[in-house]
Formats: sequence, structure tokens, C-alpha cells
Amino acid sequence: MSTAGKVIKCKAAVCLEVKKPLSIVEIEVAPPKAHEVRIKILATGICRSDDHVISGSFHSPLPCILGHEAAGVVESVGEGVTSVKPGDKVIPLFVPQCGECSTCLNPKANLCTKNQLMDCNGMMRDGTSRFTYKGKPLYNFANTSTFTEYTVVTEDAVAKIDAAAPPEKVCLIGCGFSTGYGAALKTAQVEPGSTCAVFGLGGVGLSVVMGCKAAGASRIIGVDINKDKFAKAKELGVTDCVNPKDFDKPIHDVITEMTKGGVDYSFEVIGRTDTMTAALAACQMNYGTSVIVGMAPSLSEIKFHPMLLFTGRTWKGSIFGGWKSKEAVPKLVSDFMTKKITLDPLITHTLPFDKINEGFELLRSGKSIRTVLLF
Ligand code: PAD
Ligand code: ZN
Ligand code: ZN
Repeated sequence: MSTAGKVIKCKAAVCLEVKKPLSIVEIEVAPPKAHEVRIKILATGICRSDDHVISGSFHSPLPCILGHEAAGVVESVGEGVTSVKPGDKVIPLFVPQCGECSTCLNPKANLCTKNQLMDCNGMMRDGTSRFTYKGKPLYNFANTSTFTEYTVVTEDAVAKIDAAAPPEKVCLIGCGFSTGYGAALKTAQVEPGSTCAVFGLGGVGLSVVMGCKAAGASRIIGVDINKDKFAKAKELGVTDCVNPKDFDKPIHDVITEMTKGGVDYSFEVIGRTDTMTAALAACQMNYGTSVIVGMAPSLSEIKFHPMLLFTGRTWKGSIFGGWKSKEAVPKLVSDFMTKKITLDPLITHTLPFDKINEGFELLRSGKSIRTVLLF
């Protein structure tokens, strides 16, 4: 029996308040309106950005449905949708690509102005929600909301992918992998023979490592306070692992000494302001580039000595790896299918969706890289 045009009752993990486990409840998902797509989620990864909302560090309106790293299949489409149809395998995009705004029209840029990461109003573009719980609307998160059996996104926030792609793997292309890999290849544009330092060796940081390696970096220094992250980091291309806890001087001084003057490219992939400035200071003072990938707390500010930039360093940020989402995601999936890229080392745990809170505990305790939840 077709569900198109009807309200769907389904299971979702709702974030009712901060610092509490997600509640697995039955919600209602309204049909897609014009230029919207309703997706049945097949697999979703747990990213630290979701946890930043649960911990209260990143502000997004509650109650909401988190999750932004998923793969699914189109259940139905609203009026005017032409790029996907029911039955298509897809990846939702937390950075949309409308194709019309000033950023979409600029070949160098990717953060479509219709993204919801800055103002975070948690609503669809018409100001309403497609999710209802106990008769009240629920907010969405980052254009996507994938911790639910069904979600609704705008057409510019969904990419059609190879029908044969395994959802339990390629869901990582929806965030963690693409974000890290692109930060190295597209945002920093790491060159062959360069030296790199990656601060934070979680799912995104390890993907930066893979990007640096693919670009031909000759030395990749991995920085983490959890030494259990080092073995996998080495497997993926890290040449030197450093734990700031093992030194009694600042980690940027350690890296500057190790590289006789600082790395060509550094990446902050943790989400802390102190490591953002440390990563900046760890790159070569005149031609080094430092890229912020980690998501700092909503209310944080950075204090740093202007001399760090005055000497010539470049400081950049990178969201979704600089990729233009709708066109890049299908290509990254093809690269996975042809084994040009690998995702398997990032997936340490697979759990049924009901165990989502266990998945978050694995992340918080530093035991997992990525947990993928299956529906
Ligand atoms: P993760 O928690 O799996 O990895 C973070 C790593 O940092 C862990 O291995 C920690 O042990 C390590 N760490 C923590 N504190 C320190 C410290 N003081 N010094 C050194 N290492 C430390 O997270 P993740 O890989 O899922 O995400 C990393 C960040 O990237 C996080 O802030 C997330 O919100 C952000 C992100 N940004 C984008 C984007 O588009 N820019 C996308 C996805 C995630
Ligand atoms: Zn993410
Ligand atoms: Zn746009």
C-alpha cells in the first residue's frame, strides 16, 4: 500500500532536552510539500556534531530530531521535484546546493546560502515542520534530521547515488568522510611532498588523514589525547603520533621543532578554541595554512596574538570539506564503489537504531570512530 500523500507514523530518536539520552518515540511525518522529498532512512552514522547539540555546546532549537550522516531511499516527492523519484537511493545533504545563490554560482565556494547551519531555525523553508510528536511540531536539524525512520528534506538537500551502493557504508559520505577528505583536498589543497598536522583523530580527523595521504603528503603528524586512536591513524597514513599529554611544553612548539619550523598544513578536527590556535601556531609562520574543521561551542570566542597571522599564515574554515554537495556526493559514492576511497576503517561499530544512546556512549568514551545505526 502506497504511503505517498499520507502522514507516516514511525520511530524516531528525539532530543527533548540537553544532557539527556535521546528518547525513542513514535512521531508523525507529514508528506513532502512542493520541492521537498520524503526519505526512508536505511542507515545513519553518529557524528560528534550531533553530540555537540546533546551536550548543549552547540545551540539548536529543541525538541528536535538530530542526525545528518545517512543514506536512504526516496519514499515520495512533492510537486515540482525533478532530480529524484520514489525508489531512488539517496544521501541527504546537510549543506544544500540550490544552484542559484551567490555561493552556488561561485566555482570556488560550497556553503549554499540556504544552509541552516548559521541561523538554525529548525524549520522547513516555509517556516513549518514536517515532524509532529504528541500533537506538537518538532524541530529539524541541519536540513536533514536522520535519526528517524522517515525524514523530509528540500530537493536541493538530497543527492541521488548509485542504486548498488551499500547504505551502511556510504552514509559516511553524508558527513564525516567527505568533510575530512575534502578539507585536505579541496579546502587546503595539500600538495605532494607537504607536511601536515591533524589535531583530533576521530572519524573526521582520520578522513583528513586519508585526504592528506591521497594528496601525496610526505609527513602527516596525528595529534590526539587518546592514545588508543594512534594504531588506526598509522594504518591510514599518519607518520608520527603525538599526545599533548606526553609533553610539558605546548604542542605547537613540539610540532614546530619536529618539522624545523612548522607544517605546511594543519587541521583542527576537535572543536575546541585552544586547539584551533595551537593548530594555527603549528603551521609554518609565513606560508603555512591552518584549517578549522571542528565545530566550536556556540558561545565561544578565540583570543590570539595577531602576530600569528601578521607573519603570513593563512587561517581558513571548511564545512562539508568544501564540496558542492549535490554534485560531489554521487561522485564520492562512485569513488567508493570503484575502491578509489575506503570507508571501512572508519566504521568500528554497527548497531540497531534502538541502541542509538549506546552509540553516543561509545563516541563519548573514545571507544568508537563511527557507529552506524541500521533501521
Ligand atoms: P570525534 O569525537 O570522533 O573526534 C575528536 C577527536 O579529538 C577524538 O579522537 C578525541 O580524543 C580528540 N581530542 C579531544 N580533545 C582533544 C585535545 N584537547 N587535543 C587533542 N585531541 C583531542 O569527533 P568527529 O571526528 O566526529 O568530529 C570532529 C569535529 O569536527 C567535531 O567538532 C565536529 O563537530 C566537527 C565536524 N565538522 C564538520 C564540518 O563540516 N566542518 C562536519 C562534521 C563534524
Ligand atoms: Zn557530521
Ligand atoms: Zn545555493
